[in-house]
Amino acid sequence: MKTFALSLTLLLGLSAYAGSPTVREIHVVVDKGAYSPNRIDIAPGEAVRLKFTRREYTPCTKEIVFPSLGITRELPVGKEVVIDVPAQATGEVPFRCGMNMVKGSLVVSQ
Ligand SMILES: [Cu+2]
Repeated sequence: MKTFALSLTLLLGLSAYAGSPTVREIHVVVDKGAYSPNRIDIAPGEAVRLKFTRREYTPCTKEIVFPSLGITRELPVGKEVVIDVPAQATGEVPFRCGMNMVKGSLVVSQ
């Protein structure tokens, strides 16, 4: 019975998953004055969920900015911060630290 309940939970979970558009999750680590990865390739029309984890204490990277998306977020050390990036047309979506020193970008191409 326990197994049945578990299977049912899995089945319902899977169908719920299938019913919603898939969003790729990408983990980005902020350490040693850099984003890793600092280049993220995505397809046109693909929405992604970025999960940033800052592992360094230097104040340089405490803020992250996506200028073209109008997004600015604090990155507390050791705490995952989720930034959802809606589907983009071909091009580049840059991101950087609050001082414009540490840089990365989403590269949107076929
Ligand atoms: Cu900085």
